[in-house]
Amino acid sequence: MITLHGFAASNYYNLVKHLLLYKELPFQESLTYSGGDDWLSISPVGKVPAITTADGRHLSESSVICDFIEESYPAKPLYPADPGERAAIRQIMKIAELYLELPSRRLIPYAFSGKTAPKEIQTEVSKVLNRGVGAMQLLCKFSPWIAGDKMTLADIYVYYVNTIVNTFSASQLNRDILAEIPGMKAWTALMSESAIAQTVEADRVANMPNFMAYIKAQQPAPKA
Ligand SMILES: N[C@@H](CCC(=O)N[C@@H](CS)C(=O)NCC(=O)O)C(=O)O
Repeated sequence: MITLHGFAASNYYNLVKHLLLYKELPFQESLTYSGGDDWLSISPVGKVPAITTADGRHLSESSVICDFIEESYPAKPLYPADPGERAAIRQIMKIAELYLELPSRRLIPYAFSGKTAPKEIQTEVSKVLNRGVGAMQLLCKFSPWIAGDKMTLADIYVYYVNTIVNTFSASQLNRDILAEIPGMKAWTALMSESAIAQTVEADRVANMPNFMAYIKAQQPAPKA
């Protein structure tokens, strides 16, 4: 059986979990907030999520894990068979990761410590987000799925990327990024309707108090 390592407050963890549930694969969850040498033998850069495959191999990096699951368990396919069409799906996922998710993540430490990011960081992040928004405007079809009439891995991937983009660009940049991409809000609502998305969300909400306590414990004690 596959083991999914990590925690439910993580959007990266949740996109892999959504995929496992979609594929109807048996898996167990192993709660970890990362840390320690043992963890590095499972996830070499110490990040969440990681999986241990049914035959005992450890894998990290959410997009790599998704590809592994898709290739190992081809029932209910989420990539087109044609290599060019498959690459177009991966292109959407990669752009969402690099130009929407990662810049938005630069805002998280400010949000978690109750501060607003300095103006120069806001400007830098906004510039990268503008490129991501422009690309998504060009690439996303929302008819009704992100890349056309079939649901693909890009739907699952971008849906969970957007949870970070949405939260932190609103609170730190006063931007509603999803509204800047015509069709994305309606598609988000469509994605949220699925029973799987609702299960994943319920688990996320349940994990939040424990996760916030973990974050608080990581922060340095205030100076006396
Ligand atoms: N590129 C990684 C990013 C994963 C990531 O940043 N995970 C966060 C949790 S949402 C994490 O492990 N943070 C802890 C750390 O950076 O040490 C992926 O796609 O899996």
